[in-house]
Amino acid sequence: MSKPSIITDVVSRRVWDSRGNPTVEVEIHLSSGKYGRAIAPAGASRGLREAIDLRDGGEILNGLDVRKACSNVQNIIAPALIGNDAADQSAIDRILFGLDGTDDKSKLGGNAIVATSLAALHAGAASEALPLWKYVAQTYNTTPNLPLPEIQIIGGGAHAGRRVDIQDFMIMVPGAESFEEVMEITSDVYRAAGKIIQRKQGSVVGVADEGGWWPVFDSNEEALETLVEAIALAGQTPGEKVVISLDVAASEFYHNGGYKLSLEDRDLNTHEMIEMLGLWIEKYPIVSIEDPLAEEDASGMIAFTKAHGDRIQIIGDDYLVTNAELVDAAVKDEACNAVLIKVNQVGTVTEAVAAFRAANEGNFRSIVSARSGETEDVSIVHVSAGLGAGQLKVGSFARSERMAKWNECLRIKDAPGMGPFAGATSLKNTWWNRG
Ligand code: 2PG
Ligand code: MG
Repeated sequence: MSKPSIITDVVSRRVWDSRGNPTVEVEIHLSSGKYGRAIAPAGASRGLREAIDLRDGGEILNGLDVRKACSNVQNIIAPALIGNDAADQSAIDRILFGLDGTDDKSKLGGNAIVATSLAALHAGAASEALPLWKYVAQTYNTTPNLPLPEIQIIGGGAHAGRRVDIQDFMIMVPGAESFEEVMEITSDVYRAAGKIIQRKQGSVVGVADEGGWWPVFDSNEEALETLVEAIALAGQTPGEKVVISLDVAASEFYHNGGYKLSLEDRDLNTHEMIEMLGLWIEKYPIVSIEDPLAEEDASGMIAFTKAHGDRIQIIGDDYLVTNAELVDAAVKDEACNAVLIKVNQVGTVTEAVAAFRAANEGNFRSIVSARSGETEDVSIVHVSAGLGAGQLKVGSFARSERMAKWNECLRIKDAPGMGPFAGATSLKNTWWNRG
């Protein structure tokens, strides 16, 4: 009898993401009758060096259709994977890598590849009758833990019609005793922010792509002030249990070597941008900043990390695109001190884990992250918990594609073998936790 984890079929279908755009779902079936399934997410503020999703172009569905990517799974990937062992993730990913042959996965499509790679991971776990997080820990010899969430309260940038320039205004609750307490406090802060916006503006316009409020502000700093107010209205002292995290996503407003804050009609050079963020760090309980400078502005990232890296977490997202080599270089250059891990940014599970390992070796923190275009797929929760990454960013505290991830954390938190809630420990060596 053949091994139970041998791939007998690979099926793709076109499904729809949280922005109503088409995306790729892949199912990998095994000789045992078990199967794994995953769906590709999609970013809006993408790094220049990310894996590229294959979209059909043309008039239909605004050019975003994924028929070609689905047919690549069916006609090119399936014949190559059938007969291989789904439990050998690195071999599966090597085949995908070889079939595509490009640096940016543009031939078969990053969307086709990531859905297949993650479906293989699910199939391997199903084959061993293990929860995905446990299978991840077993495969990569890691120590699981329950991640500390970064949760968006106010959305901006490319996710909210660029109403504010900064993309994500988030909270973290490292002072919570448990994951459940994080959820309770976040629910209170999210609701409080809605009330404040309603009071100030007379109406709440709507929510951004990741579920955060999408208000009208006169300045970027006003969003920060509102966030601090919301934390207080929720009965918390800003900076105690609850702290602030920003994703500046600065590449999005970097043009001709400068930063254009459209909301304030201001043009800043690198030095002024660092100065502005420095003032915010002094004034507000900010513990983490992602992409403070643009991905093309390496010397800016280095200068910012030199100035603030001993006090706050500085995350490379667009700057590192989940690429192990870029993480190694950033460790050497001291260009940040943490990496955002997005499996679809690099394309395969194996490569994402390589970036995670490079971060560990370089003493960088890792934050596993969703994309702004998401679905009910909860793979990243298991990747974060299984690797013991310590942090998880999936957007806000609204909309089911986000809540599905937080709820999945609640399902796995007490499972036998799951490590402790990462909480405070994941912010060690920041101003918030010097211990
Ligand atoms: C980011 C992500 C998620 P996107 O910049 O970190 O917030 O956005 O998926 O649009 O790249
Ligand atoms: Mg980002």
